[in-house]
Amino acid sequence: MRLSRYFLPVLKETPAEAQIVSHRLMLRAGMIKQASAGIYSWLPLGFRVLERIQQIVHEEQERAGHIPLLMPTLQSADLWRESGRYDAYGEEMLRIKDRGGRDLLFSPTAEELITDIFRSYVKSYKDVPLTLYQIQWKFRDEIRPRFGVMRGREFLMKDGYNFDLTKEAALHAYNRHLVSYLRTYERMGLKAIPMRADSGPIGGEDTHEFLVLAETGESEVFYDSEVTDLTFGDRAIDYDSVEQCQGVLEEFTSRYARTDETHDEAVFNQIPEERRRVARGIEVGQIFYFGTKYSEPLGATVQDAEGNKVPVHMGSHGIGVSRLLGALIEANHDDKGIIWPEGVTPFHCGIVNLKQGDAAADAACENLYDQLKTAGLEPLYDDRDERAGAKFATMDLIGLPWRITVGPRGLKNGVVELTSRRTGESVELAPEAAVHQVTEIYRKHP
Ligand code: P5A
Repeated sequence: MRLSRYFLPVLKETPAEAQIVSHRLMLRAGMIKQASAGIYSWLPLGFRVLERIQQIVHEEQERAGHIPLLMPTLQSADLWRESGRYDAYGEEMLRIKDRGGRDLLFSPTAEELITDIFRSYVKSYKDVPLTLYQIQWKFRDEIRPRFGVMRGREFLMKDGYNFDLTKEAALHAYNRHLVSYLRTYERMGLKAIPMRADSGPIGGEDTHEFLVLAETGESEVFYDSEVTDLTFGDRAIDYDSVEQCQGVLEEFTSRYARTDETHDEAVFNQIPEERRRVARGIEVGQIFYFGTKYSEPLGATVQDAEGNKVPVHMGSHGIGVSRLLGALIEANHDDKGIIWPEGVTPFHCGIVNLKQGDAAADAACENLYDQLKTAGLEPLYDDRDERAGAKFATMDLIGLPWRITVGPRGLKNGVVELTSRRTGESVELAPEAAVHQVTEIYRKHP
């Protein structure tokens, strides 16, 4: 993409309404624009990151054997009356009437609708286990939408639902999701810690939230500092293996890590004092096992091997896709702007032409641009007729992890400069070597 032809409405001023750094930076970098309270337009740069995050979520869901589908945002109230949640959900649910006077609602979650799909088609134990998921907009009429996309009213969620014959099988699905979420967040360059939580209006016995530690987080969390040393890395895992998934669950959840809802001071105090941590976190996901809470009232049953009709055991699992942008920026920024992890960056590499209009500089930039694209990368070429300082400020603000700077002086010596946004370190290289180095870096972040 050439910046002169892109739509990147960066702001010079710091927007007064934004209280936290991620919200400020998203507005300044021209990623989002508020449409009304808690509802945002995703401008091109923000939309790119949103798509990158979705792509990672899809790939990791597929790796775990889950199947994508898409359900509507507007749902009939009747289904929610069947489960009893139409009245129970409260004011967070946006209720709508159509022209025929029928009650609809904007889905805050989709346990009912997915259970209706399941009960309509699946009749035999041979057709489970089954896990279906979608990435779809949700609406929750939050009392205090704030912090930009962090607590929106309209927000993008990955929501998945498992259907299993027995409790044991459903608990395996729970563990499998925990493993797959660990991997998903790490691919985005985030450390998200599973913590024992409360199940709220979704219900159920077992639930873990995934929290990214950040001072601006809305949840108070209590944990053993050893949990922050754990990384999932690039382990090969068989998602069908009960033992392997259970093993990872035990490794990542055996130490104390809880939100304030489930915090137990007496148990916490048994951890050696130097390892006790009280901090704040951003909830970027949550997994639930709730058994037959929806399958019983909605009649989602299958015939087991003996011919008995039994309600299926279920769980649901959510990732806050749009919230993740805020969490990623809270965890990756400095005073100049955003620092995207390679896995989610909107463009792989910036190209800054220090002297637009200089024949050698222009030609070298065009060459770099073509070579990076040929290597399968997406460069952002700042080809505007602007001062070098302004170009650097824009690149630093929007946070591309790598920048190649091209100027007539360097070109006389056959070099360009490759700079890491994170460390600020630069090296001088031949243009081809710079392309090679950037390509190698992204080979590790497919
Ligand atoms: C699991 C999927 C559920 O709704 N039903 C389907 C279950 N879980 S949840 O924890 O309530 O939401 C899942 C994730 O969505 C994000 N989230 C939000 N993001 C932005 N703004 C909001 N108002 C908002 N509410 C929830 C969180 O990341 C949460 O973990």
